[in-house]
Amino acid sequence: MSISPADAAKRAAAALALESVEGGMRLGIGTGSTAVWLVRLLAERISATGLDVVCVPTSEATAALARELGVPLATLDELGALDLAIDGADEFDPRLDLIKGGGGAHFREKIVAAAAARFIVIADEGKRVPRLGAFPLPVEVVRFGWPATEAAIRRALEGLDLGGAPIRLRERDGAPALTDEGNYILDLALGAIPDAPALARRLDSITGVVEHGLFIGMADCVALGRADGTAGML
Ligand code: ABF
Repeated sequence: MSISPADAAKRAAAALALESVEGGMRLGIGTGSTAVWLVRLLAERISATGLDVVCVPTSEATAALARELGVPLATLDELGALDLAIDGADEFDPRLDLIKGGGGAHFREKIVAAAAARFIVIADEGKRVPRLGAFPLPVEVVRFGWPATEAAIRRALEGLDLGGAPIRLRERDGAPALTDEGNYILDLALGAIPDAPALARRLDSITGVVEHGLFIGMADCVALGRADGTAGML
């Protein structure tokens, strides 16, 4: 079956990351179209070789796909810790800091990545940026009093020379989009983030913010897929 260059890159990234998967591992599996390739290839390997792994999905969507393809699942509550997490990203910079959450799953994704001894990002060249921020930064907030939380975020941005950045409440089918945890998402159109670690710390300190999509110092490496179907590890 022929696939598009974009899918060839995603599949190559997922395949390279899968080379780090060994029998007996407790594995975190991500969300998004690159992670779909990961789950498909993992299912193929399990069926072909009997690979013995147990996986914690980062979203209901990934859980449903994994179940359909016969990938063994467990909850993070049951496993407590993971050997490896593999997940996509919306952007990564030269330090391998990330923006995630375009798919709205970054809260569970961050918990899963933090619980893993090793975290491999699967991405294509389109995700590589010199500086984070062109992709709107998702911030998950609790529904209660969310406009007050938004105002607190605006004040924090002003203190970091990011004042005036448009903030949009994410919608789906004309209504506020809900995350798997039942929260809202604010997308911050920052353009460029001069100091991503500083912004992450400021957002971490705001009451009402559940989790933001900046993953600072969490990725161990990036499996980078290319449109010609090759991949390399950064
Ligand atoms: C998840 O899916 C995210 O955190 C990120 O938002 C998105 C990337 O999706 P894709 O692989 O479709 O670009 O990993």
